[in-house]
Amino acid sequence: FLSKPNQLGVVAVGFNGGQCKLGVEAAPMALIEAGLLTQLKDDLDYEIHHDDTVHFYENLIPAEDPDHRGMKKPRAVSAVTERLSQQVYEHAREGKFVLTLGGDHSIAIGTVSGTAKAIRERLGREMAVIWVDAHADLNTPEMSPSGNIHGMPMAFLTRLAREDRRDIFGWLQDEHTINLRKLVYIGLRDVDRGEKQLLREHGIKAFSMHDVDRYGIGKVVEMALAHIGNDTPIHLSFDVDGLDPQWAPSTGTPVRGGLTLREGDFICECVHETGNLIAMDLVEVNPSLESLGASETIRAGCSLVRSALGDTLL
Ligand code: HAR
Ligand code: MN
Ligand code: MN
Ligand code: MN
Repeated sequence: FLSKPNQLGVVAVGFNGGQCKLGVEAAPMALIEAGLLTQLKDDLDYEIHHDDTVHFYENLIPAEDPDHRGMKKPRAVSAVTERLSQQVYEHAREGKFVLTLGGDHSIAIGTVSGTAKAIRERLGREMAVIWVDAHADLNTPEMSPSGNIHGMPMAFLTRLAREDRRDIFGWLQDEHTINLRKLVYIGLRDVDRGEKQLLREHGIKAFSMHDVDRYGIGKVVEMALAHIGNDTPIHLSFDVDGLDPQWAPSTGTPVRGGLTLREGDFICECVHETGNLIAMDLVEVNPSLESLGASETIRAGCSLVRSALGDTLL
């Protein structure tokens, strides 16, 4: 599905407004300083298209941004993700792979909407999303226990949540959205009550850590890919808190009992092997939290991205 398979569009998104902890905005620079893009270029032979900028979108953040339907900083998240959606779309419509380095997971409203639109236009198809995360990020504003929009992106992207105000996600059009049948979760272990109800009600494919324990990661990935089908473009949105805090302690909402780094890399390797992967997000790395584990978390993040982009063990 990539017309330029060795061309890599990179967007560095230093945005933290989808949650309340500072530090996640520093992740793109930390990942790049750790050598991630150099590795992709030198070791994996990608031609990198990057504006050499970490985008903080300062000019898009309004001074006044009162809560709306319980959402915190709704105008800021909406404006940033609308702009990001356009950036990602511009890479994806040319047939490049799009790598987005976050930032908190609210930025997926921008990344997934951008690739979904480009894939509809270029190929006339609906893409699938593999969401690796401890959390389902499927809360509607009314269901959300926190009001943090990083817990809601999948609700807006699937239209389980809608909002007509243009300045608060009203810019999302049908072309930006994801079919609930084309969404697959892996790694879930902290899912809110309302989210569980939505998963059941809509029959959304979800593999929890219980499933990983029961079947093993090999079978889980096989089932996830079988659900998507072997002729569907895939966007991989990887929240680093899908990994166990042992491997990724520096993240805003760590949850014990997660994936090992090897299991995370394995997911990425298998998705790469399909040949259908068109984009990846790496989000929720927060180098300022758990400072002893920051470099470990950054290294884990680099490893996941390399795996998704075709690094092989042999
Ligand atoms: N479900 C909770 C909420 O909506 C916590 C989710 C936020 N944590 C994340 N998202 N990192 O994956 O607030
Ligand atoms: Mn998430
Ligand atoms: Mn999470
Ligand atoms: Mn919880």
